[in-house]
Amino acid sequence: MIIPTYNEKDNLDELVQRIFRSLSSSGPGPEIVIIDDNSPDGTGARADELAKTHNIKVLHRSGKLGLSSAVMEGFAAASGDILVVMDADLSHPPEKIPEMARQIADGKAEMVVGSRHVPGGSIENWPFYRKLVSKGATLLARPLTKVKDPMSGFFAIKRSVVEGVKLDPVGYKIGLEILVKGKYSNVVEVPIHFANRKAGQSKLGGAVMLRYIDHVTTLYEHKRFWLAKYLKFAFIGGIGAVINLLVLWTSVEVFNVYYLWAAVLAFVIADTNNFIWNRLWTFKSKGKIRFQYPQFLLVSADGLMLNLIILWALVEQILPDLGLPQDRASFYIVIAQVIAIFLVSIFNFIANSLWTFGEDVRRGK
Ligand SMILES: Nc1nc2c(ncn2[C@@H]2O[C@H](COP(=O)(O)OP(=O)(O)OP(=O)(O)O)[C@@H](O)[C@H]2O)c(=O)[nH]1
Ligand SMILES: [Mg+2]
Repeated sequence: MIIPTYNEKDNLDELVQRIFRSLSSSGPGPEIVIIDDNSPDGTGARADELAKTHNIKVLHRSGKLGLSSAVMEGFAAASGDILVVMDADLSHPPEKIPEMARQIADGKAEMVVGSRHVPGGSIENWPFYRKLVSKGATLLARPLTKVKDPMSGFFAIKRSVVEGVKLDPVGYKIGLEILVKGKYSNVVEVPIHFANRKAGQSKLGGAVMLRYIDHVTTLYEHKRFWLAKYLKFAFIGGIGAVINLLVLWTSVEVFNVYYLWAAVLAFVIADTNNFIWNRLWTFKSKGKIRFQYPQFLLVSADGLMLNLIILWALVEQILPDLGLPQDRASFYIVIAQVIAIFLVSIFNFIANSLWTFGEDVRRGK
């Protein structure tokens, strides 16, 4: 058990009791590693006291050096093969530890997350603001992992998951860091009820939020899959454009179709092609086609609207202001359309990533 503490003196006794009680019947019993950052309230001394009668190691650090680095030092100091990280403030139910550890012991997973966002999980009445922040933060992490509650501070791992892995202690969310960088093939979520902290004060603040954004963007770069996926998406889009022109030309020239109907037909055929290849290749999706196909068409139709708006804005407003020669009207339009297509492709890519093929993105593949 890895437990970072900063000013948690009033929670420590109950926490330790509940941990030992929940694990008393299973195996050799737990080892607790408490990493205290010289808490002014005397948490460290209380931990030393408890260590006299329980299997507890206490690491004293010189000052508040941060949550993630505390957890990492805890990993290094722990002697077990299954490592469980939890907060000291009794938000996380110690009674769930056996269930989480068992998943690992039975080989069902190498990482287990105590989750508030799977069926059976819940959160004790949070104020609207905190819910909003948590929701936003979870959304930001969505492209990185399939896990529904990647923000959870309550998780268990097999030691091999982090062995030899270079973890970066920038963030507050060491669980997310491990989900992205750790070596595992299976992760499962066990539902938990998240209680409000029993005693003491939260260490969350504005700076934590900014550091989180920094952390998440670093993890995006670490994954680098956005760029790779976007390039696939753009490549397929390019082929789609050629198909569009071919269908348009053939319909009008060979079959005498009214050109606007031909354009609609060209759009649908080209976009169907794009859908098929993006589903198979870019997003490797196994989702339901009857939902995804109309979603994809709808995103493309919105993209077309956006294209017209951006094109208009560039031709009428933005490019003339840059002082380009006015007499080359068609040159203007082509330049503007190149920019518009680029922006629309990003819009389409993001909308399809998060919405049409959202499930797959969450799976992190
Ligand atoms: N060693 C160490 N522990 C920390 C540090 N910051 C937070 N902690 C501990 O990490 C755990 C999570 O911190 P909390 O303040 O509970 O953060 P939270 O759960 O997001 O917010 P609240 O539950 O509302 O307080 C608690 O056990 C804290 O005592 C730190 O800098 N060093
Ligand atoms: Mg807490």
